[in-house]
Amino acid sequence: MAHPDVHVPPMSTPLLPPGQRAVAGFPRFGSHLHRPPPPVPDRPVLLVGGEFDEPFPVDLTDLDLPTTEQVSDLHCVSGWSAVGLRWTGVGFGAFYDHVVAPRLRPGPDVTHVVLTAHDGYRVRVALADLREPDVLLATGLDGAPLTPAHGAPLRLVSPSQYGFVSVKHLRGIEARSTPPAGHRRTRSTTVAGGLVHGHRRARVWREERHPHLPAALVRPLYRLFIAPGIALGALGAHTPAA
Ligand SMILES: Nc1nc2c(c(=O)[nH]1)N[C@H]1C(S)=C(S)[C@@H](COP(=O)(O)O)O[C@H]1N2
Ligand SMILES: [Mo]
Repeated sequence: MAHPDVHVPPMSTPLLPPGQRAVAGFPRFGSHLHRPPPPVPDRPVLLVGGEFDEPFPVDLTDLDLPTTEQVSDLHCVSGWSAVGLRWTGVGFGAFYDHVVAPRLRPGPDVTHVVLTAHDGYRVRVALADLREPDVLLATGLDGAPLTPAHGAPLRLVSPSQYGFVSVKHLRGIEARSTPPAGHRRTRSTTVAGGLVHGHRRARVWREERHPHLPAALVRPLYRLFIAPGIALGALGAHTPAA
């Protein structure tokens, strides 16, 4: 029986990391916006390798690993956040432990992973960050398979890091025992005269936006240079598969 003095709290506003603003919907975004999504295989096949190992293909649909559903936000380093995205996929930690680690040649401890994509996009990430429990190898969004706009057939989802870590159209992962040079490389030229460089950890709650510049400085610059691309991305999100 409800007590008359009990207050039902109002629907809480979702809490966003510092310097982020929620956008309506989920725009397509990235350094590839001037191009349509790349040609990709139908099946979510990942090439897995290490620095001493020949890469081997793994079809994620063949795996005997539990599928996870998770609702999380995606925070682009330029300042917009897409909230309440319902992903389905396999936990990266489970995938690493059951599929990657047992097949790597014994050697020095793996510290980093290089993620590559079918559009030439490439990011290095600390293994520790990929082992966070909310990191997924996602094949679905909102109950349907991933669309080309959002990374079909397979993408990484790392909600606690800026969006550039959440590699779409994932092609391969390479385990490394030393940090490979460079932050992130893409086929396209960098935005804003090289101003946009990924921070090595890119943790959103610590506002690790840039490797050298303070977040308060890059916030307005990123908005100015990158935000206009969001409109373009929103268009891309509704473009049928190329
Ligand atoms: N393959 C690939 N993955 C990518 C990018 C890209 O250009 N290519 N852009 C990244 C950036 S900067 C962001 S913010 C997110 C955007 O994801 P969305 O297009 O699904 O919104 O994808 C990330 N993953
Ligand atoms: Mo981004």
